[in-house]
Amino acid sequence: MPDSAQPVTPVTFPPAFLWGAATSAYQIEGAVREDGRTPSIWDTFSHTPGKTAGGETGDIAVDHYHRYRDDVALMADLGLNAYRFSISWPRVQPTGRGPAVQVGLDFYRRLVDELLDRGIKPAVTLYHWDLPQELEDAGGWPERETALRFAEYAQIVGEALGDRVEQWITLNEPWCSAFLGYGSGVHAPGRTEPAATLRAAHHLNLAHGLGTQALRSAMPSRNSVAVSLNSSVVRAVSQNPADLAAARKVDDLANGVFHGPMLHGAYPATLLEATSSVTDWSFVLDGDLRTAHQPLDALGLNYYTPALVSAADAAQESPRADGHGASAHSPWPGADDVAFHQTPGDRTEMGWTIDPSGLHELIMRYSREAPGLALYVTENGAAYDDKVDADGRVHDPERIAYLHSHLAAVRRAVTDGADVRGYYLWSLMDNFEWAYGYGKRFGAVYVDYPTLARIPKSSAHWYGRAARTGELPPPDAA
Ligand code: IFM
Repeated sequence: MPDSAQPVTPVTFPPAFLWGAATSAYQIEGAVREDGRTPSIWDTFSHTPGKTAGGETGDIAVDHYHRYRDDVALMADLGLNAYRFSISWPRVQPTGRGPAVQVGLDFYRRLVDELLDRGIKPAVTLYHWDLPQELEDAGGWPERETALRFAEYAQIVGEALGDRVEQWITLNEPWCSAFLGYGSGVHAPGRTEPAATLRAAHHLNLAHGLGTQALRSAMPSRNSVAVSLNSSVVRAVSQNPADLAAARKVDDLANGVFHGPMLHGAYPATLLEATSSVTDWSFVLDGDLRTAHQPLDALGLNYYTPALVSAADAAQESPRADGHGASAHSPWPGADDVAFHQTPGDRTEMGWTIDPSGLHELIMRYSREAPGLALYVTENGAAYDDKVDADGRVHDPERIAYLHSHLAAVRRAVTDGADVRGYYLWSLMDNFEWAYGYGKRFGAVYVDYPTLARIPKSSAHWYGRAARTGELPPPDAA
């Protein structure tokens, strides 16, 4: 029988595939002054006039701290089998050093127990951007000490929850912590210092390595340790060498700066060269790269949209069209000669172009670059201007189409041999979208902010059906 006549095995999602949703502490918990929690850099930043849309803060957020049982019940009712959330560092270790606050840890113990009781697998992210303010006051991520403090915090949380949580993620999107927090300043702590950006990136790499070691020493060896990177799919506008060089530079600054040390134990030589006018990298001490390069079990990929770049002199558009918020300061140190363009196509409410092919490309890239690591899509989703209809429901066909096309891209990557073991929709429910405040709704569950009532959108029902059946329902089947 010729090859083409072979029966085709229908490839679907693996049987143990995790169908999850993701959130982060500052975006949902609220209760910022309860039970000994102290301010994080996001409390300070959001309370600083002009830093967030409408001056909005995470003070109340969606009050998950008090409503977590209902939120877990909602996930269970939808049929999700996994939930990724982050721990608030200042809730557990208010000054960023020293002993833990037990009542803070107890909140997460109760949350995890509730999830396990409902058959939902927890995945814990240790750091999703809420650095204790005291550590920023001491210099923040540009200082080596912050990485040491992170290791201590990782040890505390690993000891407290390692018996019941198997999936661990050290850092979420360290690119945003370093490049938006210390480069463009659109994220907390709002600093705009190119050299500090690269120092921060290095200490986040070190923190990941030290944190991984601490988790391993604190937990049973069956547990899995990963990192979630918002690795960019960087495309050049043309094959012309200057545009390709621009794409290479952005790839180094977006991806190589983290996956170099974490996955290969070295910074790309091209990155060091491109940033030599910004820093001499003398903060990289002997042994740091070995520490950052810890054996991992899995890699988390967060994907929303690809980047399209050219050499600056070929630019048709402003070099600030990189989708990372408005700032007079570029988050890209050493890349003044690069221009960012809008990828053609439909966009979400964030202005981000919808391109599921980028997710397939990203997964296949890391299948090759990180062979042997299980892959998880730890974030993917879309913001839309959702409204409650007269019938009291929220119909969001655009989000269903987005999820359908991106999950189909994941399935195609599985067909192509990638070891993808789960997908976490961003986000379980509408929440505090950082500098954009509450205006951008990413949730599968609508939150009516005045009452904090939760209303599952049609996408939540659609996604729940996918989770329960392990198949993608047609997009119009909500
Ligand atoms: O809301 C964020 C999340 O905190 C990190 N990844 C991107 C999401 C959407 O912007």
